[in-house]
Amino acid sequence: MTVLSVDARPYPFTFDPATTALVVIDMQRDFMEPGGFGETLGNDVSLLRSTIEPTAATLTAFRAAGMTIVHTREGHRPDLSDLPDAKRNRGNPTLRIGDEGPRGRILVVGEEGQDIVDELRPLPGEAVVDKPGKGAFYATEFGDLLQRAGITSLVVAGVTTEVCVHTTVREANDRGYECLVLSDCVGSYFPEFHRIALEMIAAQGGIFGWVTPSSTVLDALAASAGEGSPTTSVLSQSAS
Ligand code: C5J
Repeated sequence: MTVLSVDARPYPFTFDPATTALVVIDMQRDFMEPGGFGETLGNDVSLLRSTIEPTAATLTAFRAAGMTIVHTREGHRPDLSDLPDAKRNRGNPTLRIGDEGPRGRILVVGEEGQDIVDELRPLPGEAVVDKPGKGAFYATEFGDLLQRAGITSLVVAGVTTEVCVHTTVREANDRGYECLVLSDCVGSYFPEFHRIALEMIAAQGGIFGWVTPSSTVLDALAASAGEGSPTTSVLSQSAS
């Protein structure tokens, strides 16, 4: 068994690549590009763009290591039967969930806007979980899928840090998963919320999990591949 250890907050995170999945949360046009749900709520969607490059590099490294990858997309059935009124009516968007927007119906499964941005497109064989809520476990096959794959640790990327990333990490904690959040691969429309949300994860001895930049994980995976030893333990530094 190859166990890797990376520097992280609040202390090094140890994981076995065979039982660790990369979870890429809601990197969808509806949140990250003009004309989607994020923008209809009044947000500057360009603030999320910085997550794309490090997440693409992380996907490449996990694919090269043969590790499990799961993508999620927030979205609702075309008949909106899984959309509670409380969610549809919340806030004051210019377009509501289900309305026709420039990239198809807002946050409806199968529409162009609801799909993942081109730069992070899933490869054939990678799981894509559509979720009607903020958390990936709620009303989805996500938990069953992880269990079937023998996954016990999650490395987390995606948007937004304080909403769907946080909710999923909290749900995962309650189910016994160890979660490492990649600080440069998660993003928010509110930089201050992003910063505090990451602090909340690592506070109190890692109450919800660990936080580290993607470079520590990429370095550890690269070193492990280079050494090729069945019992390698690599500590990659520079958590922030
Ligand atoms: C939001 C998400 N912010 N993926 N969704 O509504 O964080």
